[in-house]
Amino acid sequence: MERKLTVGVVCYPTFGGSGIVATEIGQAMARRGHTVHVISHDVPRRLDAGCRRVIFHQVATRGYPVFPQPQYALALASKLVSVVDYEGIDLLHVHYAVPHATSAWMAREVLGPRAPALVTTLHGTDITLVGSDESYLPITRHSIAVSDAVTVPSAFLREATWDRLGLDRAQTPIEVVPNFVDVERYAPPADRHAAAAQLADLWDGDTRVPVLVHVSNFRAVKRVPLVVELLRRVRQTIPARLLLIGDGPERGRVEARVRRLGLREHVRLLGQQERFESLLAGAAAFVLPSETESFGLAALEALSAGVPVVASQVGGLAEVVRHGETGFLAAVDDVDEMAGYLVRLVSDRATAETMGRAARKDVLARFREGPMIDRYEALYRAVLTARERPG
Ligand code: GMT
Repeated sequence: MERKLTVGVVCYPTFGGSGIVATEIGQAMARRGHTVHVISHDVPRRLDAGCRRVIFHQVATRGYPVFPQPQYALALASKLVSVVDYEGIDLLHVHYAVPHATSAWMAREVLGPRAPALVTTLHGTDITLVGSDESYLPITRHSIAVSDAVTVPSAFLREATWDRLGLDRAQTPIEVVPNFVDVERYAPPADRHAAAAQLADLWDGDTRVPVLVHVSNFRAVKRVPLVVELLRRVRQTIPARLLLIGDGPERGRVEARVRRLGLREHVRLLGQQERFESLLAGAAAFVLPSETESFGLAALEALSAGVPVVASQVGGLAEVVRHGETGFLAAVDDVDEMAGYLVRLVSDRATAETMGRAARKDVLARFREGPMIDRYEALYRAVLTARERPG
């Protein structure tokens, strides 16, 4: 039997795809008998407290009047050094390059021969917006280049990483491991009408009015105000409602847009929700008009629940949503095209249901957790074996 590993996972703890993916991988590794140490500034939202082989370590950041900001990257690097030394970590798996890959690189410099292996998983804006910005580019590029292995959730992000960071394709190979979904948790409802009734309860209980759903962290890149505009356009043709789940910097603008368009009675904002799958399952369509998206985990969760997705044709979304089969992809600036697809799904329930079934089938075939965890586990072992080889 192969020896069990001790793995350190570094991620952001808040709502957001990278933290979810990191936590799910860590917990799945623990279920396979590995010991997992999660290192972050707060407990990740999806961390299951009952998971005995997952141990959490909090990074505390001390401010000081001469610092322009608290020094999180340094505090994390120091924490990694102590955790590695105390717990005997074999391998660090860091999610989101900025600053996690850099803190891991610093920790390895300090640890020298005691340094663990390093796997970096890039998620999206750590490359497309932040990492490729001049203020972070040289250090991000270096931290990625010195990782023992690099993974991304889509072929799109692999290309973007090589191009925007100016990394050499041969010297920095990048493996595409798609994100995955808990297909039991995000499942089509036994009774879709009952699921629609649960959604309709947020209004007047009338299940005849279809509901569009959007879930995100309400950052500008998600274009949530546009989701509201899409509802307005759909309603010019057919009655519909909108459920918005999540919270973030754009929430004020979204509320203002809802009020300005006179849509308050047709839009519900639920804020951050720990569990929303039962509401998702009753949706007529899921809307994700992002400006950029390396993968689109929220779209995958909707597809898994058998809900067709209407999204912008950007980044890795075309690797998740099959246009015309499991949903529709529209040109990022073509609001009319997007609204047209939504009208089609809302008014033609038979097509929407056929697409929903195709979506579920596609998710079961391509995005189940088990095969992806197999790939991460094989990667961990390959990296550790390569390090043991002399020279
Ligand atoms: O890059 C971000 O915006 C942060 C990150 C997150 O923590 O939510 O989202 C990215 O990672 C997710 C998980 O891999 C992907 O599903 C999202 O598409 C990606 N976001 C963007 O590319 C905008």
